[in-house]
Amino acid sequence: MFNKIKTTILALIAITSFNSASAMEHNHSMSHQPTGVVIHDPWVRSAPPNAPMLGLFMQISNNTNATVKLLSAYAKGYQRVELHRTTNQDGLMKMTKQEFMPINANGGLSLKPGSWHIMLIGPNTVPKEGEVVMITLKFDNGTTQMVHAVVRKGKIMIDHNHHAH
Ligand SMILES: [Cu+2]
Repeated sequence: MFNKIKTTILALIAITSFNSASAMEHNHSMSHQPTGVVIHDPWVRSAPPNAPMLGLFMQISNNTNATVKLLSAYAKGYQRVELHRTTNQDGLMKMTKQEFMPINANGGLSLKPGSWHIMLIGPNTVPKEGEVVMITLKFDNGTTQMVHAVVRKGKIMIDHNHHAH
């Protein structure tokens, strides 16, 4: 079932100070992407060794004339992986599971803390800072991409259980 996997290694080994704006502007030299969907700066927010789940983030660019949906994600070593979106509902940050993530035609979607994200749930072992999580993304145009997300510190913007202050 994985014979069509197109492997794209985008792991950033040397972590420099990064923000989403520079991530979008920074054009990594990379192999041609026949699907027109390109992943930038995939990363996992570091968490304590007993964390029940981890957030995974990235920039997804869609260089085609049609909307593409991210349908699912898979990572080995986790009980399950879900597509989530955090929204502010009357001051309460609430995250809900999504059936898919829409990647606009000739646009993109930003997965970041406090917004769209991929939830790695039930890790066998919580990865440490600097380690890489391999995740497979499945899109509705029939393509699959594997990305390597580096674990690093991220500023805490949400608390899943409490009011944000
Ligand atoms: Cu979540």
